[in-house]
Amino acid sequence: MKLTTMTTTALLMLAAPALAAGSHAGGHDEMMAAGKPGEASDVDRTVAMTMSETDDGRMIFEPAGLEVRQGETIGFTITNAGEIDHEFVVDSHEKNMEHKVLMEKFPEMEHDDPNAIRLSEGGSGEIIWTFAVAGTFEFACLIPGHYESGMKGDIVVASK
Ligand SMILES: [Cu+2]
Repeated sequence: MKLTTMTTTALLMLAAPALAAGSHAGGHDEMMAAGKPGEASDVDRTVAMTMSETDDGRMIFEPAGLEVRQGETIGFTITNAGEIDHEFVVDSHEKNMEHKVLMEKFPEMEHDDPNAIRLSEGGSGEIIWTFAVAGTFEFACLIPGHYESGMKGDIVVASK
């Protein structure tokens, strides 16, 4: 089976059918923990996000965190300024931890999810996200070892 084009939802169902009972793999505009995919015409603010490794062995996102207003649509422009692959995933901390365990089982897993992008050296891409839910969420790189090396940051969504 080819795992590389499966969505995280599909992989989670494959890996843990009991957990998936009663749920369904939805479409790409479905509400997720941290909000939902946005449209280019709805972007309120753009945020340039850079991923890289540091000389002292850490891996980082810049900026290291983000504050948004509930309902705000952010156009993330993501650049991999490092020398190895990185990814940018927006989700709840809990979902990221589930996903991280999965990545440790399937290290070459690539995402076909609207809240995630994987970029190789020098690559760039965009994620448009509407933060419909107030609370504290997280962006992270879930490639094995990267989260522990520093690739995580809080997104604090202030209620309206
Ligand atoms: Cu990374």
